[in-house]
Amino acid sequence: MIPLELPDPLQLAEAIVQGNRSAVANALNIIDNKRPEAKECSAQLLSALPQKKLLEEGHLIGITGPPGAGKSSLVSALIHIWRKAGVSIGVLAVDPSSRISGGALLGDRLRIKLPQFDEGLFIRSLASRGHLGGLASEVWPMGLVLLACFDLVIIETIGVGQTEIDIANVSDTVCYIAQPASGDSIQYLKSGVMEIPDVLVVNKSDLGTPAKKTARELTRCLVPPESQTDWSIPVHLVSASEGSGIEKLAQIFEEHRAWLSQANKLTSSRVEHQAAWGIKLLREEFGRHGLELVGGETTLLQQWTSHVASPLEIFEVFRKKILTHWKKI
Ligand SMILES: Nc1nc2c(ncn2[C@@H]2O[C@H](COP(=O)(O)OP(=O)(O)OP(=O)(O)O)[C@@H](O)[C@H]2O)c(=O)[nH]1
Ligand SMILES: [Mg+2]
Repeated sequence: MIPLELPDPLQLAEAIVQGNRSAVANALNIIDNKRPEAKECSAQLLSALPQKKLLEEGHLIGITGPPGAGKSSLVSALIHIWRKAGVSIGVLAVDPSSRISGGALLGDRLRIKLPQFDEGLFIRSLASRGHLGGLASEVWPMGLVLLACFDLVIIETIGVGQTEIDIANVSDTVCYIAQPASGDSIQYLKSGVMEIPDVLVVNKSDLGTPAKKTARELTRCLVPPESQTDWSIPVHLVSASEGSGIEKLAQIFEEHRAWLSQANKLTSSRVEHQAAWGIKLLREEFGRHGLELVGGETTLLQQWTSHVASPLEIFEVFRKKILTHWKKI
């Protein structure tokens, strides 16, 4: 096998933080590479990214919803508004339903209309799914790389089953895009299986009555917040194709980000998310039985969230611990 030419992880991390887009593209390719030397390089890269950026800064927004609801169209419309305001954006469009890995097909499905060359915008599509369904494990480290480089990170994915849980475990703000006149969204909210998203959007308001009806039905499903300081989930009507309601949506995202900071929830939820992804990776590698060897998932989660170290360092500690027990069997 031809040896991989890998960059120095420390220099790569520095270039990413300085906003170098080709460094970001390079990093995502390394994370996507399954070769052990690439895995080693991405672990070192992630440890070299500034913790302050990964835990306290920027904004990770997850956009999910049924196929064809207009997620990509909406992301394009939002990008125009944010870029006009000088906000830099990294987008990861993940298609876990695709059986084809790579991304050639996805270029078509992405439907994100790009402005001409723009230093402050980076878009990457990823057509892969996790071993156990849901989002591929690469999504988490890729999100962190984007967070280290851009003011705002968007992760777009079709919402089905496990991906709903995964997207909530990678985003500060989860936004669900509903399709007008489709019972799916209502079913989804009523099922109570998943956590309710932070922002509910009904797209295609240009369709008139069906969109308004869906918004009313969604509103009826929501339970009012218990206290005045809790986040009150908005149901917002937009039309990505006509551009209506988009500025207000951008404002809602900003308000949710501000609320997270004010309520001291941003850092704690990012630590919890990192733990959830780390445990997901360990579960994929060793199975539930492997996790039981070191006390089970709940214990791992508690131990993880009480550590102050880079997520990759903690991950390696737990991995070695499981391996040690594993070898004793
Ligand atoms: N009438 C109307 N059509 C829209 C609107 N937004 C998107 N569409 C159309 O809906 C279809 C799906 O749009 P996409 O943006 O690709 O939807 P998506 O949710 O990203 O789709 P997937 O990624 O395939 O799940 C396209 O034909 C769009 O032109 C809207 O505001 N109004
Ligand atoms: Mg799309």
